[in-house]
Amino acid sequence: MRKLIVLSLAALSLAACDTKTEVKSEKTEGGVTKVETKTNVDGVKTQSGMELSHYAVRAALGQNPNTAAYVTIKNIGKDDDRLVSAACDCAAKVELHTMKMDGDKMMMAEMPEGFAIKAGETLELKPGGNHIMLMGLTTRPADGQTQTLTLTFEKAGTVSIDAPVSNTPLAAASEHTGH
Ligand SMILES: [Cu+2]
Repeated sequence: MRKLIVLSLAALSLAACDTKTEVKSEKTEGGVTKVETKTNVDGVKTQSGMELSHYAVRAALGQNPNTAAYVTIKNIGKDDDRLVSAACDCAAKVELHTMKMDGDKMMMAEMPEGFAIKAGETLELKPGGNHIMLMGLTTRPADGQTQTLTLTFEKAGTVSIDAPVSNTPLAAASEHTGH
């Protein structure tokens, strides 16, 4: 049913444009970065958007060749979307990781297809949970520095954030649990 409605809207706008147009806006204010993309492909319009907050990179510790990065991502678009990859100039390889039980041990595991983020939902990458793994560090992020991270979404596209580096990155304060 929903699909029918979308198609009929698309038919109305078909006359206006039958190729691909894309309007992208990106802005950062008070530690929150918003990226919004409006795409019109053959008259089918999508509006995607992400709001990124609480981003941080954990400072490289000792001789550890790896570290992690965190960000809270809210899908403010109208469509379900997916975080498909992340990148950093500081690392040879970047993976999206989750945590899962292996026997009685909590282990990291790669999410090769990334993380789905439904419209209106929030994905938290945070210490102790899902995270961005920075592997084979080529520069070692140090406390107090800023490190640029690039996130790529299936629909919202690519967005870069300047994440503060910290020895003690904090999890985003949850609205739902009181400690
Ligand atoms: Cu990891």
